[in-house]
Amino acid sequence: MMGGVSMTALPDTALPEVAFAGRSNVGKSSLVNALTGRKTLARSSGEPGRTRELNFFDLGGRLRLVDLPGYGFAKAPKDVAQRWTALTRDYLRGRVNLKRVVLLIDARHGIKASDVEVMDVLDKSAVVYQIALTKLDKLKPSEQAAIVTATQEKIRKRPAAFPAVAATSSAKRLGLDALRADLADLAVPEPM
Ligand SMILES: Nc1nc2c(ncn2[C@@H]2O[C@H](COP(=O)(O)OP(=O)(O)O)[C@@H](O)[C@H]2O)c(=O)[nH]1
Ligand SMILES: [Mg+2]
Repeated sequence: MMGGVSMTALPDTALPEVAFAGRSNVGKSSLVNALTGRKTLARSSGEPGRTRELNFFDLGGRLRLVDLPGYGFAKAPKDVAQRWTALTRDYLRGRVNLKRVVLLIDARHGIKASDVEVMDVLDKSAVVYQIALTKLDKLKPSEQAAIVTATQEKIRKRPAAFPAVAATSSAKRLGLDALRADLADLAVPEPM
C-alpha cells in the first residue's frame, strides 16, 4: 500500500520506471541528464540536497527515469531513514512499475553507512538495484579499477543487487552507453 496524498500526484504506472537514488551531491541529476542527453531536464547544482521531489523523465514513451531526492546529508548516518522523505520510501517499496533502482555511489568515497541502509531497504523489498559509481573522472585509472572491484565484492552477497557495477562519469561521458544498454532491457519493446 502506498499511503499519503502526494502519491496520487505521480504519473500513471503504464511505463516501466528506473529510479536514481543516492546521497545528496553524488551526481544523480547529472547522470539522469547525461543519459537523457538533455541539459534542462533534471536540475543539477552544487548545492547539496537540492532535489526535494520526485522528478520523472519520459524516454521516448518506452521507459521513465525518476530522479529521487538525495539522502545522507544528515550529520549522523542514523538520521538517514528519518530524513529521507516518506514519499521516497513509499515510492521504492510500493511502486508497481518500478523495474530497477540505480544506486549512485561517489567513486571517491565508496559505499557509506547511509547507502547500506538503503540497500537493506531494497533487499527487503526485493527491488533490484544496480550500483553506478559516479565521478570516475576524479580518480586515476588504477584507482578506478580498484573501486570497481571493491564495490563488486561488497555487493556480491546482497540478494537484490544487480551483479554488474556501472562505472560512470557524467562530466567526461564515461560508462553511459553500457548503463543505457543495461537499462534498455527494461524498456517497453520498440514497435515493429
Ligand atoms: N567531476 C565530476 N563532477 C560531477 C559529475 N557528476 C556530477 N558532478 C558534480 O557534482 C555536483 C552534484 O551533482 P548533482 O547532479 O547535482 O548531484 P545530485 O545532488 O545527486 O543530483 C555538481 O557540482 C556536479 O557538477 C562527474 O561525473 N564528474
Ligand atoms: Mg539532484
